[in-house]
Amino acid sequence: MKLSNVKHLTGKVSIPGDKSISHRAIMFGSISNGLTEVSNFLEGADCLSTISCFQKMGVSIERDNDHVLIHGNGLHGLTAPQDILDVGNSGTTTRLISGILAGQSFTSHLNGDASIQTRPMKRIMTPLQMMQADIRSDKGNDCAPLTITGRPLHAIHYDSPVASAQVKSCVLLAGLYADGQTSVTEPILSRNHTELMLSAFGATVCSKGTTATIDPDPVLTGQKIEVPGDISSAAYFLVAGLIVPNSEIVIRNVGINPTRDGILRVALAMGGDITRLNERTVSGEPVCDLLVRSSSLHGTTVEGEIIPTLIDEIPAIAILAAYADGTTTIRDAAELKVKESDRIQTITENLLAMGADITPTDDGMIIRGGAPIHGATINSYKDHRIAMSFAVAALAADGETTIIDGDCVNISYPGFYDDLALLSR
Ligand code: SPQ
Repeated sequence: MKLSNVKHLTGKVSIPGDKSISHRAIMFGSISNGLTEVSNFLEGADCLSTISCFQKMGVSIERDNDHVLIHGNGLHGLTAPQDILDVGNSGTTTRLISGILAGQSFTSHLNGDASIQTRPMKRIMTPLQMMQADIRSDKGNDCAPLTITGRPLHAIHYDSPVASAQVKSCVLLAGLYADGQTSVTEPILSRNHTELMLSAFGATVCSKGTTATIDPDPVLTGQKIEVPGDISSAAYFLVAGLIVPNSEIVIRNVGINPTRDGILRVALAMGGDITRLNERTVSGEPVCDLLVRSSSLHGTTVEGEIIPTLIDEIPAIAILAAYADGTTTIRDAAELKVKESDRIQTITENLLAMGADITPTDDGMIIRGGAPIHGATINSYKDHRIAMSFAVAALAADGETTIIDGDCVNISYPGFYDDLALLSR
């Protein structure tokens, strides 16, 4: 993919459905009774992997573009897959489905691509094994491929060492099949879509501070779910609108759940001209449109409690920092090392290639903004968030940028380059 500097960005863009919420709609619809109807479903490769896994366990799922009908099998109605469950590139599919599989009456094998085979699974294996689940890493390296032999589970309270919605959701989902109340406490609250959506399906989920508790064996009933636009996808347009001179864009239908909206708070703190319009609630999630105008930005510090609310947006925030005056320090974000790529390393390597002044640290990075940014060859390492962040960086850079394996954007945003081109006409 090749991109160059543009004069301005104008117009309106509607971003596709939220990836985290789309995954959960398929999973919870599959283990509910009756019909679940999902609109604005994200047609990205990750969410299609989730559909295919549940189809292999006997769930009838019909998809017409972004409209999905799930004929749920009920909490105890999944059937043994005849084939490996292929999770593709999706950490969310792997970790959440493991919680469900741990409580079934059959054995399943899970595997995915080269990236997924390096992502840590110990973080879910430990609590699941505390619940007496039988989950093994086939190669003994605590990564996929995984073999899970379902069995009755024991309820636990889990003190998670990491603020991770995937760990929390995995334990809560296993808790549906446990012999009592299961709870998870995390160090900082992570995204809470599982708690919100499972409640809507009829589960009894209680959230107090950083602890979520679930009752076992509920009757889950199919729902109508409209998936809000993904703030993680909106982030690229937000950054583009702020850094490309003479720009004014509206990003429509953006989910602004407070456990996800950290990028808005950071961009405002950096001097970004951003206005929330038409604030409303869609399927229990807060949503708005964002009016974004080019801005003169300054550095900031991003650390502590805000990190889980913007962890996937740090590549985009790093681009903002490179175009801002002064220093931006990002810390407490060691989780970046275990995403689709080691994002501390891939952000650093690619920003250096574009002429930015960046120093990686153990848990983040320091970016001294203001260095002239020029086009370069960017290695996405097949990480969708790296590809999209640097595509946006290219729009305000001097000269041409080439993104290697740029088609990895299909993981979470298949129409990304087309939408970007529409705004730069
Ligand atoms: O699904 P995957 O590959 O883990 O996706 C990522 C992403 O950048 O899209 C992370 F690499 O998002 C995660 C996110 O980082 C999605 C997610 C969820 O839906 O629960 C939670 C976060 O991960 P974690 O490990 O903090 O729970």
